[in-house]
Amino acid sequence: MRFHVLTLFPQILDGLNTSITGRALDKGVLSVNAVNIRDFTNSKHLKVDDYPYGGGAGLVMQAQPVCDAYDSIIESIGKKPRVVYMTPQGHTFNQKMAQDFAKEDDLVILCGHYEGIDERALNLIVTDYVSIGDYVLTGGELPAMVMIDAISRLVPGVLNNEESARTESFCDGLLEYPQYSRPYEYKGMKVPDVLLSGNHGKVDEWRHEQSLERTKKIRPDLYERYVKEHPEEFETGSGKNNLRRNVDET
Ligand code: 6GU
Repeated sequence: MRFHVLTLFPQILDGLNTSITGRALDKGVLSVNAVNIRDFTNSKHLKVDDYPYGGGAGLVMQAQPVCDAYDSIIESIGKKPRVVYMTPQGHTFNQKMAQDFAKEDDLVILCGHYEGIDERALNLIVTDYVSIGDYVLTGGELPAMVMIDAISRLVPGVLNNEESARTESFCDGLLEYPQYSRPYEYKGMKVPDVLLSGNHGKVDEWRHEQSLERTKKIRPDLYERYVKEHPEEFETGSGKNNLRRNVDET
């Protein structure tokens, strides 16, 4: 998958050159093409922003450099991909959106700064308005990196088998269970014995109970959804699933 990021601060995107995304970039499964909007200004002084019509604080990124930078991408790839504008005024990013964007071969991500971008440029090029949560950041680059990371790990070939397998067991909408590694005892705290039992069935059951308990406590919204989507697991009466129900209601 190819990401094309329109930005005034292309060097911020260098942060993606490490860890799992860095490995995928090296392999060629992913590419991140950071396009500097300033390179496209028609202004003698390389200006890309100006005062807002109607007054008010801050500066607005002008339409011309943004649209010309966008046109250069369209010309180089020969098609018109989706264009995501990172903005607190957008739809809140979630895993479902990540899955949807991961289907694209090319994705353009537009990062704003200052008090935003001239509305006419947005109307001309943007297809999707996305926020990463209810707080305000100084620019769209960190949100773009968050989105690129979340989308990338869904692209075939980015995660190895072990990493993918781990993912699959958590995409059931529950929070992760606790993990332990050596030593067996640390500052007086021991690893739960079930994890040393060698009984994989018991280990899986314990982990699932831990996930349910955690989700119920920390994210009751996710827990309610999980219960609705897995009614058989919470049925009353006899049956082996009763055990889970009892544990989860303690
Ligand atoms: Cl996408 N941009 C900015 N500037 N702030 C944000 C955001 C995006 N998402 C949450 N806060």
